Amino acid sequence: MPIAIPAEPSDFEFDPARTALIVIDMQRDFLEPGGFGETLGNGVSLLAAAIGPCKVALDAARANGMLVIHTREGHRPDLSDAPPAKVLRGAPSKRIGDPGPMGRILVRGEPGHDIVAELTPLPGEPVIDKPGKGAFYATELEPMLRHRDIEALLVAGVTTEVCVHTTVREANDRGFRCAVLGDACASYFPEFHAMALRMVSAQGGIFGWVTDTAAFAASLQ
Ligand code: C5J
Repeated sequence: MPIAIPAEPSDFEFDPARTALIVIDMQRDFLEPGGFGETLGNGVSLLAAAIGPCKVALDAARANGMLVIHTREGHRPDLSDAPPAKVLRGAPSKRIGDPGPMGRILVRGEPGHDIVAELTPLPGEPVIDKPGKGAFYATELEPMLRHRDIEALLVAGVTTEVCVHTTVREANDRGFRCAVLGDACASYFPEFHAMALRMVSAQGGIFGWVTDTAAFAASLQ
């Protein structure tokens, strides 16, 4: 019997056994001063708003035995998987791979690459290391979902208009239904956050549904 969550543009129906919660890039590099996000000129404090709702979503998913997957954006220490077009883009205060207060910027294994302490993955929860913005590009995410017969995703994390959106678009093209937990996402630009959520549910749900963590958690009670 599917569960229904109130959502835009219509209720989102899901079977917890065939749905995964995916938490995108809740890393120190994006949320804390001195990381990748700040080197790009962003004020990082706005992203903290997503931590509490992500925790609520994680608690609800874990309590109901749902698959939970975390992602991290970052690169190999030799930067062999980092496109020069990404490394050389713009005029950041530090580039990918440069040393910073949390270790080398956006490099795997460095303190800044870690998921924030409040949302540390539990043992057994897959963590996908991704070199791009989308969680499907150059990762094992798709087979991981197919092997478990997952057909729907609840998506949270940062930033709404970049890695969350890219992942939702990739998932759509692969046939997964996506519901974005709006309050568990955040952006350095509040107007981009709001518009990105509208872009998901517009046109009858062109990329999926938008709901929130309270509605998700209540649906599982
Ligand atoms: C960005 C992300 N914004 N996780 N990454 O570069 O959204």
